[in-house]
Amino acid sequence: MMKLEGALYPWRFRLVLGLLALMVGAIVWRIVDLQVFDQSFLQAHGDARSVRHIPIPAHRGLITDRNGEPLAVSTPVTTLWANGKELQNGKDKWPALAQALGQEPKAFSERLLGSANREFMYLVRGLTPERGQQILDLKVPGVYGIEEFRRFYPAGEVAAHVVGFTDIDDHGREGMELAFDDWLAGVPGKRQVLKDRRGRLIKDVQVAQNAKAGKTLALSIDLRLQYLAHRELRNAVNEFGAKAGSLVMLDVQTGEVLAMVNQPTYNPNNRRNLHPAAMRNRAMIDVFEPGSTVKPFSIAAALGTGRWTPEMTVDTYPGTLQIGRYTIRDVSRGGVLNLTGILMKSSNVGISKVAFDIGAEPIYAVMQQVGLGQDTGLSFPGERVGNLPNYRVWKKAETATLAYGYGLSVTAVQLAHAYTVLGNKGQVVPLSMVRLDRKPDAVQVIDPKIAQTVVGMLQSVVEEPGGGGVRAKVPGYHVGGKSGTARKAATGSKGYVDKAYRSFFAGVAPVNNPRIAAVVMIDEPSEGGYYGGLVSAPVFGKVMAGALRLMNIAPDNLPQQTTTAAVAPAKGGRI
Ligand code: 59J
Repeated sequence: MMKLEGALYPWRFRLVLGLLALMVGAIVWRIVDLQVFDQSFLQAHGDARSVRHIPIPAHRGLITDRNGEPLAVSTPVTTLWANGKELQNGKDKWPALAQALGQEPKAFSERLLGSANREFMYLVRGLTPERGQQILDLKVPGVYGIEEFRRFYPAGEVAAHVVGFTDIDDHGREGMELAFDDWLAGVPGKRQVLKDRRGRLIKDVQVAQNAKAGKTLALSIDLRLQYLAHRELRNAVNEFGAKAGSLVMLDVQTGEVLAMVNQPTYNPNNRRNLHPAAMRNRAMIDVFEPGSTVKPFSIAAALGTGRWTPEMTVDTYPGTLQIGRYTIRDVSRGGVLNLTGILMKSSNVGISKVAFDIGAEPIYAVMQQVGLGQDTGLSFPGERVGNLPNYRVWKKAETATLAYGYGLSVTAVQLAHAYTVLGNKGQVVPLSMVRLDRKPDAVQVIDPKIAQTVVGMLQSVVEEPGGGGVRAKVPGYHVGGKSGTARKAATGSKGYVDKAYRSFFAGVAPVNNPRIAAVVMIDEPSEGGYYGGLVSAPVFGKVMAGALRLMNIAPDNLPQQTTTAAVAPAKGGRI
């Protein structure tokens, strides 16, 4: 029968056999195709559905002062997060978790029940690694830990305005943390992990890319000077019931910011209940009319024209000067004054008469060249440029008022920068908030002899009786400086506020080879006096005294005997 059937349909049998062979061949071909030719393509697609990259945070660079003292430090912390769905599988462990997190168990359970549809929720951020591990050891389903870094600021409120701070994601938010964010941040790495269809972590595979740590940033400030400036400014602001204040110290020869403090300040390590007013780095983001502190630049302009010498005099009697409807007034009467006398008595009338003689342009030129109302180039977050109106628009009264400090607006750091030019023999060096390895290139903008003459006049303001700057004296050193008291301009309307003042002192030391320039600005002193010579000069004197010693700057005003004894070899001794 078989044979018969086979013989009956031989073509059919061969067809089936052939079809079968074809099918086997196709399958084999497909297998080879998948396993050999398409292998990498398919592998990649498969992996893409289960392999994930999670970021490895980069260690943020250290911020230090000019001597390597830490100002901003990143420490590792553990952040705990949870998958809401998975959490529901371990309800029995919730009370223990609540307790470990310091949460009220019932409210906590309700929160977790309500998050059953959330795949990611933060439980707590920034725990110490030990504390984080303790909680992870509870093995609550759905609770995971990630490593992060937290920023700590060892100098706290003393350097807060300069250093700034980062947000919870470690990005710079304020100050140098923001200005140098790219430098400090580094590059996050990648960790390759396997996750299942629901996004649950199955296996840590490998580090795909190591995190690249951020770089260290050495600031120009000296923490010792910063502490000193902070303490003295705070004490004065408290003593005179002032609203605010700023203090800036600069290296005359390098333009480096050695100290920059403001009141009020804040603790960057605890920013809860933070008042915005306390966060302002007023020394750079607030502008004001500098008043009499700019008179030395008007004097430098007068000397620069060749029309004036220090001995030439001006009659300031009777202490007022009428310009159309406008009256220029002196607070103290001076009579006939030479240029030094104009600075010592701070005569608005005197400097106005000089200004009328030389005209607006030379005054504008000096003020502009020393950086008043000009871009500092620091690009500090929120920094203001201020304003120095062009001399072409100065009318007669404006020529006078600008010469004694009104009608222009500057920051405290600009004013201090301007004084470095007087101290640096007429050369401008750019400002720097980071430590420099070598002196930057300087530009001569005031004749060196004129700059030295003006510093000598500023010495008279501090050291001669009736100069108004006696409280800025520093034992062992010659100091030059200028006080100022300026009524505050009314906001929104023209004119000046009654009984609201800014008290200034600005100067350089040591006079014989100036190294430090400083500006003290105290905003609205309300009790015990308000003159710059009374309120700000003592702060200047104290911080300058400390800074000169801390920086090992040789005294230039020691009593003669001590000096001789110190350098002369003892009798019979060897040199
Ligand atoms: C002053 C001004 C305001 C603006 C005046 C201070 C002007 C002026 C219009 C009256 C107190 C006061 C453009 S005073 O800085 O002359 O520092 O130790 O605010 O003059 O014209 O009741 N400084 N200050 N002037 N305005 N406009 C003196 C002086 C200065 C001192 C004291 C006494 C003013 C010696 C100021 C100080 O040199």
